[in-house]
Amino acid sequence: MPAFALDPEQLAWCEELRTLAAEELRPLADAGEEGHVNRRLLAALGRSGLLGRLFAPDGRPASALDLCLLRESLAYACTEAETALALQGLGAGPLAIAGTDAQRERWLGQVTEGRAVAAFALSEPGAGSDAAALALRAEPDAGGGWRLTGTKKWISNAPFADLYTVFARTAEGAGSRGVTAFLVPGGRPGLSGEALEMLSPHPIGTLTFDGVPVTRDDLLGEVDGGFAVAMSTLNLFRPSVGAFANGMAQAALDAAVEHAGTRPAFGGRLRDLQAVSHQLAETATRIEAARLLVYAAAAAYDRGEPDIARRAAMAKLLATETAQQAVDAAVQIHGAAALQRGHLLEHLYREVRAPRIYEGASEVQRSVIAKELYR
Ligand code: COS
Repeated sequence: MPAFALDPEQLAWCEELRTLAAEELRPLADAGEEGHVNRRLLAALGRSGLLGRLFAPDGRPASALDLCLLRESLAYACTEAETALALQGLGAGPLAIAGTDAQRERWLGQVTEGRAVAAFALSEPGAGSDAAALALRAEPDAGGGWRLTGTKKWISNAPFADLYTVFARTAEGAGSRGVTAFLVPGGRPGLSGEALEMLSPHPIGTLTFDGVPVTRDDLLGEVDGGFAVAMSTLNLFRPSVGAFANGMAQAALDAAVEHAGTRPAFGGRLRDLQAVSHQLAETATRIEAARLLVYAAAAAYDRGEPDIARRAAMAKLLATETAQQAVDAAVQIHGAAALQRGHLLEHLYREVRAPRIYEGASEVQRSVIAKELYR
């Protein structure tokens, strides 16, 4: 395979995905309700086999590069479908990475058919970027299990998910070395939640754990080994957040090129103005660079290379920051029309902001990169 290009089969697959997103998934997304899980959309993602691409036949995570191609292509035409797919992967990621065969057998089929909605519950009101400060307690109970008590916040798909991968404190004062991952079905006694109204349209909420019982069968990996499970999941997903951003950036650029080519202005077309053409050229160059960095990071993950934390951080950082600039530039080129509710760019403007924060804010990514530089 050429070092910096996709092969013809991959390009054809991306084309197919964009068409599927525009023609079949877009109408289902439009029929959904903002802030709620769209189960018909998820079922369609299951039927089309796309959710099945998230996991290998043995239940382990599938190819990171395929995940990026999926996310970039779906995002180009239907961010709602993209995010619904990504959240199934992220929510079930700890299960795929650290679960037992029995756990995978019980859940992954339902997740890939779009019947069970998955969610990744790491962030808390007092622990966002500083994930090792999480405080939700797992206290041993008399039966050899634990009781979970505390709050998770800004959890995508909460409170509607059927399955949560939850990170809890099992050793006080131990920071990242005292965190354990659990698999918690949505119906467990003591678990409740509320939806939050956010800028981006996908569901996000708060979860309250009031002595929620978990057993050894619900453990994901080792006791006190949960932080590594969270970080491995994020290493897989961070490049793909960049891919999501690249898909949105390309959609914004294409819209801007189209608009600039047809809009009359100052006796010519908008694109004849150098201020506009240079902005388009600059944006196209940055998107190309971000795309290459994302593919390279994902391919490095698939090859099992050791410096994946750094490469994943760089890919997410560059792509999400680039996409913010690309969408902003496209809005500027369109002018007021882009800000009207329902315009593609109004939608992208709301969608593009959160990826610079979730799965590690840009500042966290820079810290990860700097730490590797100083090593
Ligand atoms: N991949 C693998 N291991 C990682 C890692 C990564 N990306 N990041 C950290 N680790 C490991 C470290 O190597 C260290 O391992 P040891 O205990 O064996 O030494 C351990 O995790 C703790 O790391 P560190 O000492 O760097 O911890 P800090 O608390 O200083 O910082 C950061 C950890 C900031 C990197 C982490 O909290 C983070 O990623 N925060 C963002 C969280 C996030 O993405 N939240 C979004 C949730 S999804 S919306």
